[in-house]
Amino acid sequence: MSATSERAVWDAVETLPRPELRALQLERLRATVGRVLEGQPLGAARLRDAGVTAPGDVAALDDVMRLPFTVKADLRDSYPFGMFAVPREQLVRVHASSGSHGKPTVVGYTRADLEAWTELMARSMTMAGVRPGMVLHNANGYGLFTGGHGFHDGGQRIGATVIPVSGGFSARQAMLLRDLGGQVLCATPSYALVIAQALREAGIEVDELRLELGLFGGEPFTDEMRAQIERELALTALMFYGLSEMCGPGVAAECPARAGLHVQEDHFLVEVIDPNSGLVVDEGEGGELVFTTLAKEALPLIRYRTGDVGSVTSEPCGCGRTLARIRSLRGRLDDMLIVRGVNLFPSHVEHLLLGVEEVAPHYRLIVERPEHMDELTVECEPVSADVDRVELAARLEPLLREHTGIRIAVSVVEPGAVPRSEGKAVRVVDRRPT
Ligand code: DLL
Repeated sequence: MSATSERAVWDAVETLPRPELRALQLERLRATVGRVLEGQPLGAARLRDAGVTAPGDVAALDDVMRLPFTVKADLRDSYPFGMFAVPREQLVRVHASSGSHGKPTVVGYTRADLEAWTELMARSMTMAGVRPGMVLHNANGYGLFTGGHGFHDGGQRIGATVIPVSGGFSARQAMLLRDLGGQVLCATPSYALVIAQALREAGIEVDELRLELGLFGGEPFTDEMRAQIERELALTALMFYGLSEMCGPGVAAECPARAGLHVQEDHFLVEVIDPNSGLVVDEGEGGELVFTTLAKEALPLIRYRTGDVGSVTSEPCGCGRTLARIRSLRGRLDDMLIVRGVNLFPSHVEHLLLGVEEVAPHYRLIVERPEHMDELTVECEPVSADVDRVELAARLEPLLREHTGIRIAVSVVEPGAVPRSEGKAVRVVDRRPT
């Protein structure tokens, strides 16, 4: 395979008939079990407790349901290198996810892991429409965050002209986007909106740009947010999903059909479980996404509980790929607020807010406990300084109450007053005493 030839499907495995794909998954699942038994003491002990002492004990793919889970706390407790199944010297790269509580989650790659990740990103980005020679403006942070390097390596592998701008310095982002003619923008969705604002502030019109495609991920965003970004930047926005513990971006991504995110199933076995019982739900039903790595050397993980909520379908897609798709990614279980007994995802509030024309796509939820009861306030901005903020708040409060079942105070602040982020937006500020 030549790395720069133009092709719509990067790898034949993307269209493999499902029985063949499942056979490949079983073979690779056994290899993962073998690697864990040999090199990851914590995972090995759990497997033995579950009666699995050799790769051959996994007789069929569905046997994965009998295997024990791995959770984020395992990585935290083994910080920094305790979960690696290879000697530290074999790691050629380390990344980490920020982790809202204390220590980051450290992940690592062997040379083969990096090569596989690059291929997965080239595959996903080709699926999204990136072609050799396109100018790719990468505004994902470079550093411990996997976003920057992931899109960089994938874009380079395809043969795009990669511009490693990284996050921040938004005025310079705007200038470079115009001057270097970026056709593909890679960023978190919230940062894409910050760039759009910087363009406006610099007086750069969208028709001076050459943008065609936006590859966005790293945080949840609703269809309303996607439409807003598409309007502001005049591009087609596609969603990328991933997590450092699997590789970073490159776990799942949308094709132009935008009917869910194709999971790279030859590398990741996906399941959806009921987060309370731990049991696998029926296909198409919502629950917590769980992944098993199928080819990772440094950090093989069996049934890793992501904390992300979604559903999965393996019905055929219009694009011809046979890879299953994640639908309705709604956010993380940890971001779900339980206010006076009602469950609430920030994405639900985003959906409601952005359905109102005068509301700008910048908001956050503040939870407080002034007495013994939780109080929730939504802070959001109007689209312009001309909007009557008091009247807008008075209109939003009953709307939110009606659709969420919770009394939510609304504070419409001045344009620009909701804090912006260079990477993932902070949507929930929890001021409850701990
Ligand atoms: O955010 C990897 C990534 C970078 C994916 C850039 C796509 C684009 P972490 O920093 O480890 O890795 O954070 C992983 O981010 O468990 C989800 O909660 C959330 N997340 C990532 N992509 C999406 C998405 C990267 N498209 C965590 N929709 C995951 C919703 C997402 N949530």
